[in-house]
Amino acid sequence: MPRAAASARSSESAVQEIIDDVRSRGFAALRDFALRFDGVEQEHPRVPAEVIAAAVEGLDDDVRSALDEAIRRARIFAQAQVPRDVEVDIAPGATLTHKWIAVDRVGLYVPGGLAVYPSSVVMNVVPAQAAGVGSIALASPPQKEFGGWPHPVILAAASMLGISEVYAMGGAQAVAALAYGIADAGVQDPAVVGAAIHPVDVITGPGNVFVATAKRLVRGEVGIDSEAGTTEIAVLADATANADLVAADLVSQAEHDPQAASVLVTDSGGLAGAVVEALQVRAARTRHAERVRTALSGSQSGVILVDDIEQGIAVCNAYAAEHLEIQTADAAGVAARIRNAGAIFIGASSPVSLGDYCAGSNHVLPTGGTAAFASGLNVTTFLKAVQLVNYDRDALREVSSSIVALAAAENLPAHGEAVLARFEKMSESAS
Ligand code: HSO
Ligand code: ZN
Repeated sequence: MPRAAASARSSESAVQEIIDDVRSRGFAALRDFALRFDGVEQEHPRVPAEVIAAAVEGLDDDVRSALDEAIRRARIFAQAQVPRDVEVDIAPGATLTHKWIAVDRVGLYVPGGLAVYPSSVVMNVVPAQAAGVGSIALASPPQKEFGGWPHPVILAAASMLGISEVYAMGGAQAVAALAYGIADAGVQDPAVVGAAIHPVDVITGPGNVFVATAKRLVRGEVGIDSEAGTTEIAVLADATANADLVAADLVSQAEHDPQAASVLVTDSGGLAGAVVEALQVRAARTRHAERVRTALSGSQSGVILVDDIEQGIAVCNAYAAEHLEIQTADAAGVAARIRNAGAIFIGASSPVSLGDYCAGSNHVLPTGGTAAFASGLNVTTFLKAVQLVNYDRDALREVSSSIVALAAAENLPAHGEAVLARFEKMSESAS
C-alpha cells in the first residue's frame, strides 16, 4: 500500500520532554515554547474577550454565512447521533440501564500551520455541544502576524459557537496544558485573563505529528479522539468516472500538506491514464502547486490498477483511507461493501471538499489506516456510558446460588457471602 512512513514514534521522547516541562514549569514553559516555536512573546495564552470581539467584528459577510450554514448542518447531524439510554428488565424486579453521560470538560485543538482551519472549530465544537459538554476550551497556535493570537477567523468561528475560553497555544505544549491543567497562584476565575487553565477530560482535534504524539502520550490521563494525522484521499473509480473530477479531488487533499496522500484505485487503464494527465494540468496551475506536486509524487500517493471493482473494494478495505470516494456505476452498492474508511463519499456529486466544510458530516477522521478500528469525531467521542444496576431483594435471591457458585469457582468466597448475608437472619449475622 502507498503510505507515508509512520514518523510518530520517532518524536516520542522530544514530545515527552515538552509535556514534562509544561507540567513542572506551567506558564513559564508555555511562554518559552511560544517564543521558540511560534516566535511570539506571550504573557498568558488566554485570548482576551476584546480580541475575540474584534475578530467577529472583522469577519467577512460571506464567510460568516458560510460558517452559519456549516454549523447548521453539522448540528442537525450531531444532534441526531445522540444515543438513547437503554433500559432492560432482565428479570422480575431487576432493571439494568445503559446511560450516556457527557464528560465534564473538553479541550479542542485547532491546528495552525500551513493553513487556517475555522472549519475545524465547527467540527470539534458542534459534536461536543450536541453531546452536552458543559465546559469547552479551545487551543490554537499563536500567530505572529495576528499579534500572537490565533487567526481571527478561528476566533470568530469560536465566538459564533458561543465559545469564549480560547488559548493561543499549539503543539505538544497545548496538549499538555489541557491534559494536566496549569495552576496559577494568582487569579482562579477562568473568565479572567491570567487565570489557571483547568484540566480537561477529553482532548480532540487534528494536528501535526507533535500534537498527535502528545495526544497519544497523555491518553489514559484523558480521553482522546482517533489519530487525525496527515490527510488522505482514496478514490475508487471505474471507466464511468469523470477523470478531470477525480483529478480535482485528488489535488484538493494534496493541497493540505506535502505529505498528504492521494490514491486512485481503478480497474480501468484508460481512466488511470486520463487522471494522470488531468493531474499534471491541475497540479501545475493550482495555487499551492509546489506542495501538491510534492504530495502527488511522494511514495504515499499513486495509482493502483486492479483487475475489477471486486478487487478494488478489497484494496480499499486494506488501505482504510481517511476519505474514500466511490466513483463507479452503482456507487451506493459499492459503498455498502466498504468496511474500513473514515468517511465514504458516494458518487460524483459528493466530493471530499463537501465533507470538509458543509456536508454536515465531520472532517476530523482517522488517518494512517486507523479507520480499521477507529471512528471519526462524533457525539459519542464526548460521551461515556454508565451501567445502572437495580435489583430488588427477590430478584437478588433468584440469582444468589449462581453468584455463590461462581465466587467459589474463583476462590473468592467473600463475594458469595456478601450476597448470602442479605438472606441470613439479623441475629445470626450479628453473632
Ligand atoms: N480534509 C481535512 C479537513 C479540512 N479540509 C479542513 C479543509 N479544511 C481533513 O479531513
Ligand atoms: Zn481538506
